[in-house]
Formats: sequence, C-alpha cells, structure tokens
Amino acid sequence: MDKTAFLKELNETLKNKFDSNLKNAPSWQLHDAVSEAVMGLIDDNWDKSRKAHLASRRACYLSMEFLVGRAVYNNLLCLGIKDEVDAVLKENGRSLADMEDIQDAALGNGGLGRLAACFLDSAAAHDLPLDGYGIRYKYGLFRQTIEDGFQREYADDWQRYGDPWSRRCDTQAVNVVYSDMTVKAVPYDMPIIGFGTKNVGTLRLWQAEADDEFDFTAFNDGRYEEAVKAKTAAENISKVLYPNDNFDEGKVLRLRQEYFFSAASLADITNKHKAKFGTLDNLYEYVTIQLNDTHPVISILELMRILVDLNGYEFEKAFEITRKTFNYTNHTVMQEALEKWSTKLVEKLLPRVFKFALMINERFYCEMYKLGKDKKFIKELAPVDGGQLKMANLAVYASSYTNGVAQIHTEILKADTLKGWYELYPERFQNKTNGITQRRWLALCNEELSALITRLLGSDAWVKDLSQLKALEKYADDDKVIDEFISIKQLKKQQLADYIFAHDGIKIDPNTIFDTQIKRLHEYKRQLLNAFSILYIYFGLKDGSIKDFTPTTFIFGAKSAPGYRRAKAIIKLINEIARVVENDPATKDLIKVVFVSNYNVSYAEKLVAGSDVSEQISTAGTEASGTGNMKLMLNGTVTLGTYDGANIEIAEEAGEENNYIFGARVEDLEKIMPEYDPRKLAFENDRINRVINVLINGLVTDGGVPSDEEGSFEELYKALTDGASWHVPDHYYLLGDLEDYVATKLRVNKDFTDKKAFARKCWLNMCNAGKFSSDRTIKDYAENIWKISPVTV
Ligand code: 26W
Repeated sequence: MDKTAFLKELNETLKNKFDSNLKNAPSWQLHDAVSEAVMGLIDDNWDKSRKAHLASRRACYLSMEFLVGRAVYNNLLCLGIKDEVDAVLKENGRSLADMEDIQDAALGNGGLGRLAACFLDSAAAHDLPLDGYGIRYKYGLFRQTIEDGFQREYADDWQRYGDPWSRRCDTQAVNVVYSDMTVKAVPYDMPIIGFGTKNVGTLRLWQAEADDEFDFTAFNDGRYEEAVKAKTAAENISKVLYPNDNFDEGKVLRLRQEYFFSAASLADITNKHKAKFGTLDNLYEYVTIQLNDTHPVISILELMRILVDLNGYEFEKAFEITRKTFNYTNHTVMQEALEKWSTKLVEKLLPRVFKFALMINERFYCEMYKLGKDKKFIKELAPVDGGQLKMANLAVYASSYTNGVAQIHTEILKADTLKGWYELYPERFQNKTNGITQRRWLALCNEELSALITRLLGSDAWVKDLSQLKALEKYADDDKVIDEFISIKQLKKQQLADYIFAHDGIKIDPNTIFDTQIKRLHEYKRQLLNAFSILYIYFGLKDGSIKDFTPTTFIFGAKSAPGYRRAKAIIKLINEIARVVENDPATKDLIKVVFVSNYNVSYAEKLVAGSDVSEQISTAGTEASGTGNMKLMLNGTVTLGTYDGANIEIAEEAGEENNYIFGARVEDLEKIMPEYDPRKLAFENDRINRVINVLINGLVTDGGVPSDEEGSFEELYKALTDGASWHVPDHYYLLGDLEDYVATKLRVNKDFTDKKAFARKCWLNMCNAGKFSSDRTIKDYAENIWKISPVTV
C-alpha cells in the first residue's frame, strides 16, 4: 500500500465531503473516508472479478438475510493493510479503534444470515465465482436495550451516517410487478473482498423504490396524496427485516419481500445470461442458484414465468431448465418455521406466478400417479394442498439438490421432515455441515491467539487453510505453549470484561469461569434450562449440598423476537436471577449472571474470544447445526452441550473427553416423550421442584403480567407442568435433562481448577476446529452441488 497516497485520499475526502480533517473528524466521518479510500483501492479488481464471474459458470446465493456485521476491519484484514492503515492513522493522532462505534449491518436474524455472510467470505477468498442476492433493508434487526430486566426494541437505523461500503447501480434497476403495484428494485452492491487474492465477490442488495413514472403522473395530475402513498407503499417493501427467527407469520408484506428480491434477482440473472448467449436454453450450464431456506423459493415460480411467458418456452422444457438451475438448503426442522403460504394470498398478490404453482402441482400429481403412489403420500408432498402453498415441497420437487446443515440434521430430514421426498429422490439429498470463516472468527477477533498460531506454525497459511491447526496438537503437553495460551485467554477475558463494563455498565471478574450462552432466544435453545441450572446451583450452595464451587460468571446474550412473549419472559427471569444471586451474601462472590444487551456480530467477536465454556444445550434433534458452537471452539473453549446439531461433530473432531456432553439423545427422546410426566418428576425430586417453584413463589417478579397470560412466570411454569394447547408439558425436556446438565456443569467447574489440564482441553478444541471452516463447506458445495471452479482475476 502507498501510505502517502492513502493519507492524501483520507484528507481529501474529509475536506471535500465534510469540511473536516483527520484531527477532529467524528468517527463516522473517519470511517467514511477510510472506506472510500479502500473502495478506490479495490475498484479495478472488483470490476475484473465481476467480469470473470460472468464469464464462467457461477453460483448465486439467494438469501433473505446477510448478517455481515461491521465491514471496515474485516475488509482491511482481507486486503492485508490493516496494520498499515492503523499506522497511518496513528501517525495522525487517530487509530482504527476510533471506529469501534460504527454500527453493524445487521441484515439478518441469526444463524442463517451469518452463515450466508461467512459463505461469501470463503468463496471470495478461494476465488470461487459466488455472488449473493438479498434485500437492502433500511432497518436491520432491532437494537435491544434491557430496561428493568426487560427487552426493549429500537429501530436499527444503520445507514444514518451513510453506507460507504455500497455502490448504487441505477442503470441495473429492474421493475417488480404485483397485482396492485409495480415497484422499482435498485441494486446496491457491496464488495466481498477475498483474503489474500484479487478476487472480489459481489453482494447485490435490492432496495425498493417507487416507479418514477407512476409517481410523477399522479403528482402532475394534482393527486399528491396518491403519489406520496404509492411512494411509501413501494419503499415499505424493503423498509424492515422481519425479526422472527424460526417463526412464520404468513404476513403479506413478508410475501412481498420474498417476491421482491426473488423477481429482481431472477431478472438480473436471466438478463445477463441472455445478453451473453441470446437464449436461456443453456441457463443451467452457466448459472446455479442456491435457495437459502424456503424464503426465496418463490424464485422457482418466477423463473417458470420468465421462461414460459416472456421467452415462449413450453412448460416441460421450462420445468427442466428450472429444476436444473435451483438447489435448496433446509436450516430448521421446527414445524412453526416451515413456510406455508395461503393460496388465496399468493393468488391475489401474484396471480400469474400462482398459476405456475398450480401447473407444477398438476405435474407432480401426474408423475406420482404414474409411479403408483397412494393418495396420502401424494397429498403430503404436494406443493399445493389444503389451501396452502408449501414452500419446502415446491423446493425439493423443482430443484436438483436438497441439503441439511449438519450430519444429524440431514439424517433427520431424510428420516422425518422430508421422509417422502427422500424415498422418491434419494440421489437429491446431500449433507453440508456448516462452517464459519476463520478470517473474522479468529484472525480478526483474536489477534493475540492468531499471532501465537502463526508463530508456532511458521506461517499464516492457516488463515486460508484451517486444517493446518491440527499440527498444533503436539503442543498440548508443552508447558510453555500452554502457559502462553492461558495468558492469552486471560487477556481476552479481561478485554471482554472491560467491554461489558463500557457497554453495559456491569463489572465482572476475569478470574472467574466465563460460561457463555450466546444465540437467539428460543425455547428449543433452552436458555431457561441454563437459568434453572444456575438456580439449582444457587440452592445447592446455600444448603451446602454443593461445595468447592469455582466462582463463575454466567454470560447470556440473546435477542427475542418482539412478539415472542415467552422468550421475553425468559430474558426477564435471567435478569431476576442475576439480581437474586448478587444480593445474596451466600452466593454473591460465587455466582454472577450477566445478560449483555444488543448481542450482535461485533459483540460476538468479543464474546467468543473471551469465554471458557460454550453452552450448546438445545434439546436433541432441534438445533439444525449451530455455528456459534464452532466460533467458540475455534477460540479455544470447551463445549458443554447436548448430542445435537454440529455439537456431535465437534465432539467427534476434538474428542468427547475434551468436551462435556450430556442429556437425552434423539433416540432416547423418542422413547421417553410419549410417557414423560414432568410434574411427577418435579414432585418426586425436591431439588428440581424448588427450582421451578421460583417461577411461582414470589422470589422473582415478572413485573405483574396476569398469571394466565404468556409473558408471565406462572405461564412458563404451566407450560412446563400442564403444557399448552399446542404442545405437551415441557416438550423441550428441560426438567428431564436438568440433573445430568447440572452434574456435567459441576464437572466442568471442578476440572477448571486444574488450569493446565483445562487449558489443554481448550487447546485441543482449537486444534481440531479445522473441519468447521466455511472454506471446507463452500468447497464441498462448489464441487458436489454447484460444480463451479476457481476463476483467475
Ligand atoms: C419464516 C421465519 C423464519 C426465519 C428464519 C424461519 C426460519 C428461519 C431460519 C431458517 C432460522 C435459522 O437461522 N436457522 C439456523 O440456521 C443455521 C445455519 O444453518 C443453523 O446453524 C441453526 O442451527 C439454525 O437454527
């Protein structure tokens, strides 16, 4: 990098754009100037990469969410100029750390969105022609505060100070047509900078705007209100990210969003293809489209419409092209998350598109009858049935490959969720265990550990080949290395403690065990089980049945969907427990509970680097994969978890003896659940009973929610003991797993006292995290689903 030129750029941008300078520019202006300068550096490579991607067979990743987080540090890292830029800034009285308050682009809810971002990073680093398509939400996932122990939500105005990492491409805008309106989709492109290569991928995010002409006509006719209304209605489509994780509301605005980015992306993809070949006959030879869960599955119908209506293809030929173009990834087995649209709604909003659902449905029936399948089987798999358009059925039927995101998850899909489909098309099913990018989740968030790794390996090649960490296993018994590893962990814990104090005003002691559960708040993820275990230990310490307890800080970070009242009650409960243990002299030096606010990608970067124990405690069979588990593992923590999702593969890679696995397994639960009576269990076991009694005995308060309403602690109690109309009592098996969980947690607690032995386990987890690089995942997709190869830029 030419430092002088870079500095000149910075000064010019600050002067011309903001009439400020390096000395007094606020952080957002500094961020803007640095970003502009970097965009200038990559412009040429980005342009060449775009052309290279288009010139070869390429993959398009369609996703409703891309949880990219903060771009600036990562981009500097990938360009290999982070230290130099920091030096330039420091020579001028500033530093990169000044940009700590720059907001994340939180255009996603959780796992699915962050995975999409990791995939783009990995593909870019390995020169794979993969580009992302999504929505440029004006407001990303809400900002969370904790007030009096309750979650409060605020709008996430992430573009308030501009968005220097995007380029608006007006010339490539396309129209999206609904029955009641036409809106303009304007692409904003974000560069995805490949680490240590010239390749730069593109994340194309569509913004909804009013179609100028219509707007203008109404305005000219004096129908001002109408003109404004149309503009607002159009803009509303990309206004806000739905904050539901794993819950399908079936709202029309959501369907509009899904069709909006699907139609815009398909127009973009097919226009470019036709410009090059003059036909769509060979579309699938040059383009493969990955559907990230069912959210973009309406794309299938849109491509059919493009082929048949706009390009004159026969239905059968169009179906063949379509099926060969798409693939589908399933990310959840939660029933309430499976998208099923009311056919009335789809037909009303997208009448022509809907016709293709009906035609595909008829084709499906015809094919099944020929195969001699029975009615029940056919009805279950039909894309259209019972007044509903079932998106997962449509996805499997009209695509080439379907994949799950961890071994156990793919097995559950085959044996259960998509059983009939697996019976029909076994060759379509693949597993692609998730991964995470080690650029952000180690090189960037844990520079100190990265430096040690690089020194021991003699090079930083691991940043692009994580399997190399395996070679560090031999240091597990090297006292000097393990001591250094321990002091790095201590430093990261101190940094985390400082950050939590600055951000949340809570003091924690880095000499305690940092036991961390960070993920969306959901009943199946069982934050409530963690809370119960803390109460169990609390009572045990007080009555002396638990002794020699190593002081522990239990850290939680989680957002609840705003309308998910039970989840919100769990947040309040955790904060209440924090209050109780803190105010009790018997426990205040032994247990500390912290609920950090506004958990997001940037917070996660600090939390994964500064933790000792990784809580991954979902009910067996419910967490498709998990990726936070991988981030913590890579930073050297032990997993305290169930046989679920990728935890199983983590234990397989790092050794069960280096992790803490507990609880009922899927095959156990199949036998247990039909007979399970949690009330009996609690009444026969005083230790369990006194824990759940806390929900109703007044030790903690939910703030006065009527006892029969969701959101009250009584209702949580009832859900565990009586169940609710839509589920059996304690259907996530909290009480059944509680004692095994506590016993295992106490084992962790005891093991921690042998610092060396514990650090050795942590070290071995890090050494064996190679499999969980998204580089491995993305190469597997490239080879076995997408059939794409690296490009040269
Ligand atoms: C329709 C509402 C809705 C919104 C989001 C339904 C479902 C979702 C996602 C599929 C939920 C999700 O993020 N799933 C997570 O995907 C991760 C990446 O594969 C997995 O690691 C997690 O286990 C899974 O919960």
